[in-house]
Amino acid sequence: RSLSTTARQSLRIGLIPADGIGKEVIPAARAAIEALGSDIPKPQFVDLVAGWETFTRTGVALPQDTVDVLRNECDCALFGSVSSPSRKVVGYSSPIVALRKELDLYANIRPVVSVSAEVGQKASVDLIVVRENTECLYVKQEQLTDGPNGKEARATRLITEHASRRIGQMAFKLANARPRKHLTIIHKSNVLSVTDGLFRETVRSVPTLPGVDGKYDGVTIAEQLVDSAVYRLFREPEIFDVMVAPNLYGDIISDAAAALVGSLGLIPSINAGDSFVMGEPVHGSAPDIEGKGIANPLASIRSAALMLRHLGYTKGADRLDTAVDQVIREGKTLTPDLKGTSTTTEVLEAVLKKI
Ligand code: GGG
Repeated sequence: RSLSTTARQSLRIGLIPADGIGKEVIPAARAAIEALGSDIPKPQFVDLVAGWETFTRTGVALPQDTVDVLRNECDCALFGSVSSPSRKVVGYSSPIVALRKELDLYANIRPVVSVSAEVGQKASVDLIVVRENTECLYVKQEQLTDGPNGKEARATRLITEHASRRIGQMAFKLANARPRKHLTIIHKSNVLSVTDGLFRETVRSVPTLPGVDGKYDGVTIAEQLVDSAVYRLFREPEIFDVMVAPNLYGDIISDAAAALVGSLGLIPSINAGDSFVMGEPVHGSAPDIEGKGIANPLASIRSAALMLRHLGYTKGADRLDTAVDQVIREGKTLTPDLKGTSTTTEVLEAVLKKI
């Protein structure tokens, strides 16, 4: 399926709230999309299930029907959050990791941007983490064996040229479209010289690929070991523009970067492939606040904006982002993660008024 947007009469959006506060924030994103009216093709929402709760009910965390409907009947999707257990459960496998693989959503794009005090003022943090989404330790090949001194656990970490090249291409494309055009490759090649070495070299080689023809000549390339990248992120976030990383480093760095802008509850993402895109707040299912009605809906609304922007609906995306920025800037209607006292519904209503 093509991502071309011009001829669409309607936009079929799969909604997979999954677990915990996903069930509270995805409906808020839906309401924000509905408020856009004719700025986007008429949205048609398709409710789908996946997650830990689905597993406990049905024995399957990612029903085949969910994958089939997304693949065959939807133009895009929004995923909430999942409560995967941190112990091995026979028959269970993370549905979000599986979905990214099933739909070949190889790029997880996570912008982390602070909202400036005044409109037009430069944001103090303005970066994008581009996380490889299909391999690294997330291939989840783990083994537990008995060794001479007790149990031994092993995990396979897979880095391929193919996956590193396409995430590199995505990162260069994004960097080239930004004013600073600066790309930092995150790795740990001083220790993992084979796996991270392949990632680094493959990303570095993108400008020399056939067909690039000097397109990325304006992009400056830097490298940073992942540990020092986190240190520098906290000390001088302004040095970063686009950061490209293997799966696990990208996951950790984007959560760390979220701390710089006030809350994980503000950070959106898309899982993007060549023919499908799925928005997803970076935060998890937050069992500590589940059901209390105080989850921050802004990351999900921003994820909807990012998804629409990726599909080419710039006007609709801008309206969502501007409304969210206004609500944050005013500071009157914020959830507790941002030191406010408002509920999810109150924040949504404030955003809807701005839209
Ligand atoms: N929206 C992000 C999210 O749900 N994070 C939780 C998560 O990814 N948990 C690990 C997993 O289930 O794979």
